[in-house]
Amino acid sequence: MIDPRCISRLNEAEEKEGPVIYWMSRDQRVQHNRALLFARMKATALHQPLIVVFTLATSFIGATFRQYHFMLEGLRETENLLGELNIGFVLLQCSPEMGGPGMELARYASSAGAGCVVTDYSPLRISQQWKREAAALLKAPFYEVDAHNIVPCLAASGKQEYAARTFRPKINRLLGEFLLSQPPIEAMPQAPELPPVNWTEVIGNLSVDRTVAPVTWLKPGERAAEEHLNLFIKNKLAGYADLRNNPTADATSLLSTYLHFGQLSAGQVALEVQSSQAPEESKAAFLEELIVRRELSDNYCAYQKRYDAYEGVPGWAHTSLEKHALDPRDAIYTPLEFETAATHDRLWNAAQKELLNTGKIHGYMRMYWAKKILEWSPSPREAFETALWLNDRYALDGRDPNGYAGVAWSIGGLHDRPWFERPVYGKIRYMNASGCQRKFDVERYIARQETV
Ligand code: FAD
Ligand code: FO1
Repeated sequence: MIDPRCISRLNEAEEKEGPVIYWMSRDQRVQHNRALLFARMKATALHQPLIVVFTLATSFIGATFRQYHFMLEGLRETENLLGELNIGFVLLQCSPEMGGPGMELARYASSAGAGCVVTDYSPLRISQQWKREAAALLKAPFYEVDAHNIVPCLAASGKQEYAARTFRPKINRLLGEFLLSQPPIEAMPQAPELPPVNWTEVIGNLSVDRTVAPVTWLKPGERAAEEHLNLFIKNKLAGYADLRNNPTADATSLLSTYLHFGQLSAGQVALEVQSSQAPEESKAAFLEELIVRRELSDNYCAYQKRYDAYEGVPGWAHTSLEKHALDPRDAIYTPLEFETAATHDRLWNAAQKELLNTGKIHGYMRMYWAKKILEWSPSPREAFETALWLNDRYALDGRDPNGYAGVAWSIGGLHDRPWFERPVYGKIRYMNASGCQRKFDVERYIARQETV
């Protein structure tokens, strides 16, 4: 049922009697979740109960209350949906003093006498570190299942890809074998005896920065994600090819937060888009972003160790940016001036205000937003760090391979090619306000951010 190319063994322990644990992290959903499906199969084969465990880290790559609130409200629903299927849910509150999520998971697995542990795949360093810690301690077999990518990241390519054009054929060759509908998760015969999570206490105990408020325009959780997807397919997909780069057209899916937290399956999105009545051109344009662009980001983070650093950008870009690192800048802003949207550029300030107020920036403006940080920072390295810091602090969909690849594309030419050389940018693709003016009504976009 689960293609073995989606599964990696993280230790060599022998299977034994005991409950099956799914250590949920990246894919926070019940349906269309290969990792949960695999754990369910193990529980049936071993005639054991199934328990989902979520280890809540006290801090996560600069995440604030805005992101934790969205995630925890989604997990609250996940606990209910699992309960309806007689699948247990345990939330472990982890602190560095206690050794972190990997240690906590291993401790829980040992106390529960786990017979098998399954987790979901992520290329991010923090996630890999947690799993190394757990693998060193677990006495039960430990499996990792890629439930996030349609084509499993490690099967799509064995190396860092140069660009979408080199990656696309590898994805397309395998898509038919992996873009398949998945059977629903069946209920277990009986539920393990577990106390419900005290969500009020969990949310109250969070020691994260609460100055970045939760958003209200997007409802968290697996059910809201499905509704949102259905509305996008019904009302917006048809216009996607023509309107997706127009930030005043409200023409994109706004699914990235659901996909980031795994509250929605990319495979499910792709299947429903493919079977819709929308024009082929819009389906193709959307699937290119959802499948090729998104899974190319995992490829980058899986094979470029420095994915979240200026050093990780392609050599040609690094050389060119260094050559222009001392060029005079038209303007120079501190991270705080960027954060408070206090530049001379009304259009850039509007994009930053969109980020501050709504936790998102329209995809087209996001490129302009990052490139101007390159243009008005004292050095390309500082620009890279400022863009990532703001993106991961304020964006709902931040702390994601797409963000690392997005910043590296904008500032470091990742997955792009050299362009006509110019001051400060070197050979990095240039964008300016008049280019935006030609594409959409800039004044309308600026006005909208004032009213948010
Ligand atoms: P749609 O246009 O509806 O696309 C559907 C899905 O395809 C998206 O949800 C997303 O999962 C994927 N996708 C779309 N564009 C891209 C892209 N360029 N690269 C990779 N996947 C893509 N995306 C994030 O998920 N998190 C981030 O932190 C993030 N940071 C970015 C930073 C910069 C500087 C740039 C240039 C891009 C960044 N992106 C990020 C990629 C992209 O901007 C967003 O995924 C997209 O705007 C989300 O809006 P949407 O869901 O309406 O996208
Ligand atoms: N995953 C976890 O397993 N535990 C956490 O405490 C946790 C916090 C968190 C905060 C913000 C955010 O954007 C994601 C968070 N994640 C957490 C999930 C996260 O998406 C993935 O586990 C990693 O990104 C690995 O890809």
